[in-house]
Amino acid sequence: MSLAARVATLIVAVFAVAGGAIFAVAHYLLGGPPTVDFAAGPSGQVSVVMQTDASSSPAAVPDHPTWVSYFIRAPATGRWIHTTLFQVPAHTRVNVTIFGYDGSTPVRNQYWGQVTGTVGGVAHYGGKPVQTVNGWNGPYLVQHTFAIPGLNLNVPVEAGPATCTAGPCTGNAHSTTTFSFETPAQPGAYRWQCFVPCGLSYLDGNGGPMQTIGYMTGNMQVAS
Ligand SMILES: [Cu+2]
Repeated sequence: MSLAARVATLIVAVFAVAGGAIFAVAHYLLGGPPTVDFAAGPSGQVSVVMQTDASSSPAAVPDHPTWVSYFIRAPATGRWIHTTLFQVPAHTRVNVTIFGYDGSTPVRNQYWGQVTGTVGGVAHYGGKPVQTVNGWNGPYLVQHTFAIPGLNLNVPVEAGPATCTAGPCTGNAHSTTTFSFETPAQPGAYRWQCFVPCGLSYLDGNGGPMQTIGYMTGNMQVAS
């Protein structure tokens, strides 16, 4: 092989390795789900709308598993974003609406059937107030929880009819869970998650989507 050919081969090899490294960093380390930014409206309050789905459509999660998942609606475009990362202002009332498309999965511990940390200590299922939900016997069935342990916030989410399983769903029948809470004065990342072990086919249901950002766990970033 001539010197020129060797040099050319070396250059190509160096670029191939560098390109692979850049791809790995960008795709696996920096390529996480986006953060949906919620600014306070004229009322000084924030409205966050999410949905839960038994699975995610392949189109919604290209190159990722089609696990059970939350989606968050972008306030500016109305598009459903496959993420569990959102940002809200500090010391602000957040009004949350969760459309429940998934069917029933009871809480394993009735502790997670209690509504805590919300304004008035209450959540609403289709407009009806609930405070402690017995997900085993009804009258309401639950599917997931929305909990921010750092704020002692927990809301069991009412089960839906499961007529649409591959999210994000639009226009299908669903449950509607609403509640409000105050964001803290202290800025920072507040972890939130579901406490119903809904990771089907994982050990005790706690793997997979339960521990993956973008599915059943995420962060609420509180901006200053
Ligand atoms: Cu869940």
